[in-house]
Amino acid sequence: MSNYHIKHLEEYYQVYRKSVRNPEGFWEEIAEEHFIWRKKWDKVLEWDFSKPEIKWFQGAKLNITENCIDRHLATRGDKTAILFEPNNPDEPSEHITYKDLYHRVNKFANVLKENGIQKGDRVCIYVPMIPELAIATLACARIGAIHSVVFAGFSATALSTRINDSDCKMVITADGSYRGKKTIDLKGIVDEALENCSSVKTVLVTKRINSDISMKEGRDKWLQPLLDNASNQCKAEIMDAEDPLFILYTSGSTGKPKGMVHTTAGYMVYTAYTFKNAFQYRENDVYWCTADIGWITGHSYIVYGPLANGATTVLFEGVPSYPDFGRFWQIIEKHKVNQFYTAPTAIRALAKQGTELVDNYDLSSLKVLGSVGEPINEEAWHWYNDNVGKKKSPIIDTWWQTETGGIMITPIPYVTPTKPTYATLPFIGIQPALIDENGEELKGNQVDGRLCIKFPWPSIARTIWGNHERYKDTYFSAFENMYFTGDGALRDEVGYYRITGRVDDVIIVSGHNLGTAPIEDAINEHPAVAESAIVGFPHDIKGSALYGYITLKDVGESRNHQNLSHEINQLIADRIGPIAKLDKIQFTLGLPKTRSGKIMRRILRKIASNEMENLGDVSTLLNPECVQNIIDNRL
Ligand code: 7RM
Repeated sequence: MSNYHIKHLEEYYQVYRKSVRNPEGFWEEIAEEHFIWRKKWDKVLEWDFSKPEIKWFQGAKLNITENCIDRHLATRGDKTAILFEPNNPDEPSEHITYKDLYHRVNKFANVLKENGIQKGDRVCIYVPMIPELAIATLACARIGAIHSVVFAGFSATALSTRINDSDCKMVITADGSYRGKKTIDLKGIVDEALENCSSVKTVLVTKRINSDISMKEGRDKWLQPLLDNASNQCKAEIMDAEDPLFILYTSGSTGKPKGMVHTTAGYMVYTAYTFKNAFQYRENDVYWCTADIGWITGHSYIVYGPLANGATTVLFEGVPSYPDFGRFWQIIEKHKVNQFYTAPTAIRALAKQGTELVDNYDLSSLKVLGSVGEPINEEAWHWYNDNVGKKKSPIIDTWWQTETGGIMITPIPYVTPTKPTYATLPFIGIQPALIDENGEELKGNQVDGRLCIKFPWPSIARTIWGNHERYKDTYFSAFENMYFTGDGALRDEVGYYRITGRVDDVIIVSGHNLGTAPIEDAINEHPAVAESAIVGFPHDIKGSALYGYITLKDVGESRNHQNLSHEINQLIADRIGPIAKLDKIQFTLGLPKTRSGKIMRRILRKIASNEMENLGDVSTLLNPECVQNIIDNRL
């Protein structure tokens, strides 16, 4: 039996039990055997959820880049670490070996130092999905600077808020970026943002689109000449286990974005271990996660988790629709991708295109399909399973959060039997609990409640940058001695978990608690439906009633909307019960989404409740234009 690499279900249960009975012993063994340390820890775990304070591997000394790069040089020096696939399919892909990566990270790290960056300084990285993004991130880690990656699709306001919150000394950016047919003037956005950021002394600019941009004297520097002159050797800064590795902002439902702080050793151990097992990664596999490094999914499962395992990780600059909706499949064929990890929103958009494009490509290299970010509805699950995996590649529906750092609930492919819409079993070391309205833990199976975690795991965020009180209030105050996720979940008869949506989205209709996911799931089963979102609105008798926003696969759907509404309600009644039937159904051209593809039900709820005056900040949406259209056609 190997604790590091789980191969069958019985082994999962054995290792799981071990990890729960003796978490310290379990994680100590994983940490000992699979990483390199400059000094081992004095204590594996110290924790107190009431403060809250969590420390893993206290006293240990390490550098995460030595684990992600240096230690692979002897055995994997010429192996591709990062496989860059550009936006334009006619531009060649780039294979960056572990040896190349070592030199490029070291050079970049030296440039950071020469420009005044020291251990503990915050560096904002606002770079599109090109190799420099991963390299800048690792270069910060090399010298102990704290990186704060901001998704390069965010606006100047969103960028300046994040820079100011953590007083970044430097911004790393590009002249511009490609996004399908379009180019984006990134440097212009940075210039606008920096009008309000006095902490930034230096801006390093990498060239991507060769646009004519203005450089501010004394502040802005082209990166390439600095790299050309830098040494390709840079000693790794020796970090404490609990030194911050990065800050990553996540927007809460209210207030300013929260800068989640992740620390070094625990984050490394957990992302590496989950990567190995959740994707069943084998030497020489080609792994591809389509997320942007600007999200936690990219941090943990494009950069750190894969590289810590010496994997080949694909970094894709483009979008699924360019030059056409076959791009993902073309890339899988081209690079013989073995593990493919994407989001339900992408799957639904691709499913809407039918099967012609996906059938055009050879996808036989695929072994594992992943899903993350939202509940994956049954319809999308089957489309993914049938047309992409050809019923041969297990789908891992991975539930986790920016705050958790790594995957928390997931099937282990070829180990855990999957079940559509279920994230299935807790990962090794994870102790979930479902809590009822009275704050009591629901024991046994066939229950649903609020999802909490009872015991710390190595990659839990340690605080919110500059606001520990808010960290405590948000995650540790709802229920005593538990981390509260903000999500609702149910546990079925065999102990499998299904995430039912954010609890702030739970709608109480005539005293029945209804999660959004199961209702949307039923609606999406209708063959004409592409996507849907359900919200509650005030109702005299029921308290709340249900308002459904539905987009159709074929916008020109000629069938009578009234008939469609009727069929959809019939489906809901069949799948869930008449209680969940919708009072209002609005057919829309699109649903408002965050840049990472999550449906913004908050906005839809306000529109349904006729509270359009205070829609809140819609500037960070992917598609702000659809909001007005929805308002104009509201029922
Ligand atoms: C990784 C990530 C976190 C929130 C989380 C959930 C939702 C994520 C799933 C999911 C159902 C899933 N981090 N969520 N994965 N819901 N099934 N497999 O997305 O911080 O950006 O979002 O996303 O509500 O709390 S995140």
